[in-house]
Amino acid sequence: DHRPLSERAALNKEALKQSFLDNLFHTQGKFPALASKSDYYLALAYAVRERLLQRWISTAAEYMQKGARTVSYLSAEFLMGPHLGNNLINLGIYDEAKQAMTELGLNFDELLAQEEEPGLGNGGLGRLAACFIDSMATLEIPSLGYGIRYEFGIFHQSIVDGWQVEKTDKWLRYGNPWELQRPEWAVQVKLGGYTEHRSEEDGTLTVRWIPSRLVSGVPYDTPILGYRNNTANTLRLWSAQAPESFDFEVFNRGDYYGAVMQKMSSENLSKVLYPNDEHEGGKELRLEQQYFFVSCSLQDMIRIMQGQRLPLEHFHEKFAVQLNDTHPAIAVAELMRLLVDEHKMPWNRAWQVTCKTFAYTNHTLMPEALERWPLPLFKKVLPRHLEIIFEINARFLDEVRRRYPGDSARVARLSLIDESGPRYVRMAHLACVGSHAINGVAELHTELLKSDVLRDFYELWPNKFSNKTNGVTPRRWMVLANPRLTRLVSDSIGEDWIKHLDQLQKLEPLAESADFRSHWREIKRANKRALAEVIARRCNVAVDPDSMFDVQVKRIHEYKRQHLAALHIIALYLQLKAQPNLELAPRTFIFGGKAAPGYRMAKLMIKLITGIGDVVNRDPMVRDRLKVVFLPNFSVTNGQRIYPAADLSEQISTAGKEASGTGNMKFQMNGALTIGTMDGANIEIREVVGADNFFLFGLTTPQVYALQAQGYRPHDWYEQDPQLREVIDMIRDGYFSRGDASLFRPLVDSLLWHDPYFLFADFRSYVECQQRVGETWVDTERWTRMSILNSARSGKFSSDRSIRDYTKDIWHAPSVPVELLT
Ligand code: 26M
Repeated sequence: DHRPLSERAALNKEALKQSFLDNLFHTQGKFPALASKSDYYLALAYAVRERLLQRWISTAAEYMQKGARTVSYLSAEFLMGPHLGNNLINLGIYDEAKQAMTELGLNFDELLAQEEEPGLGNGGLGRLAACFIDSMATLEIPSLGYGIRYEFGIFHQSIVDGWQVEKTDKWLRYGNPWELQRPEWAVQVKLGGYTEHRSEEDGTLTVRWIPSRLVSGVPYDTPILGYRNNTANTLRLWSAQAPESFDFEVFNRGDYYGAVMQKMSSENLSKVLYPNDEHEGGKELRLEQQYFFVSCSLQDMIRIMQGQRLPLEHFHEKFAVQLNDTHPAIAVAELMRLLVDEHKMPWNRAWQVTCKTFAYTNHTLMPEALERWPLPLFKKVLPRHLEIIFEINARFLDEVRRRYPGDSARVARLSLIDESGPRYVRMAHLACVGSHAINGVAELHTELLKSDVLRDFYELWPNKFSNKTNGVTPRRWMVLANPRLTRLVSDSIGEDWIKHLDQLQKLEPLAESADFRSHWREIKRANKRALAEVIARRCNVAVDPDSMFDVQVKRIHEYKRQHLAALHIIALYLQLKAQPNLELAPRTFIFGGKAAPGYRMAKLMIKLITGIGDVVNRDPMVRDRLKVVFLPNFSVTNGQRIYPAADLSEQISTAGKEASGTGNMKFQMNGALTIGTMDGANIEIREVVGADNFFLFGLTTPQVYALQAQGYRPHDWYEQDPQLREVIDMIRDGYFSRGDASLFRPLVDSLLWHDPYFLFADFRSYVECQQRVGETWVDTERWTRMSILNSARSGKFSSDRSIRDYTKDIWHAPSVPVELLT
């Protein structure tokens, strides 16, 4: 094809049609009579890809020529969601593409639905990484997302007999049109073995790491478009392959099958995403995954520097490396190893470079979620890194002893090695010591880090700490997910809000216009009808779009308290049973979320919710005033249908447990009101929308701590609240388990005797707050006003704002606008 770029990749409808048909024929090898929906999707995807390659190449050229400072975002997870719709929006050709497909007699929405979403993440942390690379591209900040190209992403969840059943996610089955393999940039990663220390003839000390295994890491690049600019940054995901060069025969002389087995096992490294959103100890393969992608990424950055003839002493000037939680924290030791062992940099120089390079984001306050690796396991996988960590620790603890003479308790608390029992490497400590900046993800979270989890580090280095409240990208979560609302907003205040979300403020006066409110309601109503159709298909339950859609979607966790919402539903149900003619505005309770496959209590919570649905949805006495559905397989794709259709957003975690939450922000943007605790970013949401426009309940964090300290006895709360007693007894006696009084026993007993997340203490306050929600809902005009104000005041929660904060305080990476090559 010898046409110039501008012609071949033209952004008009006719050119799109032409390249769609070309791709159907030349790439898919099909003609229309034989083509499947998936062929059509792929043909369109390739047509779009041709249109973004020009931006991608231009961006790379611009960055190279400018020698631009680059942000490397290291994350074990990127929960991207489908690319096609998003790329069309960012290129500004969504409507053209839709029109083109329609004119070819195809159903555009059906084509979009063909894409298998890359679900390479568990939940909030992985989705945050996806929102952040979107915002970096939109803000024209040179950046690379580095992660793992898992062959199997987060499992598909189906619900069978009310229980979660997991199926593998073969997302690559039909190929992935959005990635480009870059075998020429493959790198080698060592694992296992032992080290040798030698004094050379010139008097220097050298360390050799003799590994027992080698794995090769092959990068796959996906372009990440900015919104209507010329920037296309890169998401670079590493895939593990058996290396050609490692001479297996030497090790397995005559053992052909043994050699093949070893090859296969090295490819296991990037096989599957661990489906837990918490650290589970002892998982060797998980540590190998972390080291694998970190080593690949740092070697890649070194290659880039060498390509630009930059000396490694300037590493921290070329790259700002952000650690998304401790999953990539081994990077601190790996960069030291690369600089000192492989590039012969003196230790002190290398340590300065390292500390100036890294910054660490913490995402959890839960002590059990902090990553620690048993020392023997760590030594087995990374013998050289353990030595380096010991050396870092020795120097660090010397500094601590100088600062706090005689305070050996503090030294033990700060140490990179937990020696209180069996020894562990503490990854959060490694991250803190090796970074110049440490941040939490919401104001409360950061305060609790400083006063609690990382208190000793805060006392040592207060200036390293800052808050960076999370945000979400309005491109995916409003423009793509909610086209109806986008149209109304843009017709009212112009399109600037898409890049400058603060401008949604201009909607505030419109909350007083009856006409605007009525438009606003029509849109919500249309979104609810669309979701009702999905619910009918997936759950086989008819729900009324005129009922209040009360939604809780997020990972299933005891601290997120989906079971508190369940207790409230049962309380309502009992009320209806007691007063059959009670005036109750109809409500549809919608739940969604995955449970970690090994988390038994979370799976039981799902079973409880579906059990309640089975009873309530069928009971004629309820007369459709209550419906309870569990929408299976909550994902980015499903989220895009759910957030725009929600009236009420449930953010009910125990105060002090949810680092930030980001679903709360997606709901708010799309006009849902929040019922929530003083936890995570809920506090900041309430601050911007005003107390009158937020349904607050529950204990505050200090109150939770006080109750904990005085000795919390949930059974007393149960005995003192007749309604709570009735609700719990009903579950215990098998009312929601077809008479089986043993099924929910573990859940009921845990609540009665432990209740570590204070459901019983918050129950009364929650039920009363829900009562206020109900009273507000029936005043339709008031509710709509509140809904508009929630959306109008959501500007703070754009990930563009988060990224501006990071770059202002931590990265100092200037924007580099891109000029298109033609
Ligand atoms: C760790 C070790 C082994 C296997 C898996 C993990 C692991 C994976 C994901 C641990 C934690 C993971 O995610 C935690 C997470 O999603 N945290 C959430 O981060 C969001 C973004 O900052 C916050 O909004 C949420 O409050 C926080 O729970």
